[in-house]
Amino acid sequence: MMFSVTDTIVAIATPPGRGGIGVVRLSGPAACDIVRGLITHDGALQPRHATLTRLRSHAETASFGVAGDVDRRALTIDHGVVTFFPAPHSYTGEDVVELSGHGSPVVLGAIVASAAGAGARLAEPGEFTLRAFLNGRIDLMQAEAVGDLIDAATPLQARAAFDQLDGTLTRTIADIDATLFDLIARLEASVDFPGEGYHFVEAGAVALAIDGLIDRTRALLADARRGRLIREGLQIAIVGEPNVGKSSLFNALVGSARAIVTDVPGTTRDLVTEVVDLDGLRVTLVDTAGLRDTTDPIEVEGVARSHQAVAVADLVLSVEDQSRPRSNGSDSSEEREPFRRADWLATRASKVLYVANKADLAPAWRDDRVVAVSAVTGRGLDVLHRRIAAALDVDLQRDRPSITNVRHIAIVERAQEALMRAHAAALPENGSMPEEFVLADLADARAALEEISGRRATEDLLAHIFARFCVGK
Ligand SMILES: Nc1nc2c(ncn2[C@@H]2O[C@H](COP(=O)(O)OP(=O)(O)OP(=O)(O)O)[C@@H](O)[C@H]2O)c(=O)[nH]1
Ligand SMILES: [Mg+2]
Repeated sequence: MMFSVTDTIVAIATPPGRGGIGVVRLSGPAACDIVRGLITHDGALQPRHATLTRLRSHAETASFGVAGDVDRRALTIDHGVVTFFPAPHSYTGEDVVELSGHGSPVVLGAIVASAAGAGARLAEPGEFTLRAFLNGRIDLMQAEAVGDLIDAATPLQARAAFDQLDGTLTRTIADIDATLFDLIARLEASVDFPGEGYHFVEAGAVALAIDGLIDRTRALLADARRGRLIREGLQIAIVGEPNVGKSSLFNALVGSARAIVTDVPGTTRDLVTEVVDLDGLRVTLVDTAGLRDTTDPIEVEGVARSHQAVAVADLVLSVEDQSRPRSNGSDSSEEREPFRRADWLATRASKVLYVANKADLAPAWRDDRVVAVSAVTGRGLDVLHRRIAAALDVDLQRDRPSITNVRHIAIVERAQEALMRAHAAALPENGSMPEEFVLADLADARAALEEISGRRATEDLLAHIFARFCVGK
């Protein structure tokens, strides 16, 4: 059913809940016919013209309490605008009709129900975009970019997704593929006319051409880590002993009083998470329970969760209270171990940034290695932001990376490996293996690239990719 494209689908395209306007979208061969029954306007629908009309819903009159009368009656329920996008120049490539009414879940729900009563099927998640892909309006990278754009939590994420929707990666991959195709064609000609030897393409030239392709995949992959960070975001866990101000710092970074703050040590007992835009990066901040030995069963569980948060975080902010002597009592020693948990953190966390909080109070110790901040006054938070970006090693000022998606990264890596095998086989100093060997590896590289664009996507892959979309997209 997921891949049926012969029927007409319907869904609310705007987010759940109330809004100024709400849009119901239909796509498929019967879209216009079905909509006829839902509007009072009875002229032909002009392609791509907004037409003001009344929207009707077909209600079972019985449900309105008129006993015995089960006629379906059309009730005018809203004023709206209807727009018809004829195939093939629509979002899905099929006939699409959009009905905009006021953003009332009741009105929009009634319109969808009436459309379903008239023969439309309720759309599956992502099915409009899936149809756009199946009808060749967009490739798989662009379909994935639609999902990324909708999910973007920072302007940087949105721009990276839009670039892909706009086709930047599509074109880069298509360029590599075109060169590959040309090379394969010439090598095949040499195989088909063996008498001519390498006449169609000389062995050294093959190796050189493949080398150029490897360079292009390398350039794509070079920026991939940054791209992935932009797309997927990362996790930062705030850990430390009780009462040092972890939750206060969390709230200061989030910009709202999300986590409970009290002067009672052991206030936070569970992980509190919030997604924030940290200088363009999508960061999931995690506030944790203060680390201490305790017998309180709730707190014991909280501390266990703090440990888990440390294990999965991309960066840990280890927070101390600068207004109190360090708990290991070593603050007077020259050779002091900076932090009691430093060793422990070093073994569990991928990266640690040391933070001294409560810098608005008189300091009980100093240490150049820590970032001094005050969660209360906001002092030092700008420095902390910069140190976080530096610790994560992401240069956000540079151009947007063209590759951001792990699926694409894995496939480009595979294509690159196949190209390297082909290169080794083609090298004259390796005795220039027969064209067949080179060809097999080049074909592998091409097959990989076709998986990115979706030309070779399996149903499982498509189901997996579109399942994360919401209904109506
Ligand atoms: N003066 C000052 N007080 C702070 C600062 N940050 C936090 N506090 C105070 O320190 C106390 C503890 O703050 P929390 O944010 O609850 O500390 P926590 O580390 O989350 O504590 P637990 O959840 O119990 O582990 C509260 O009374 C805060 O108002 C700061 O920068 N300056
Ligand atoms: Mg707390």
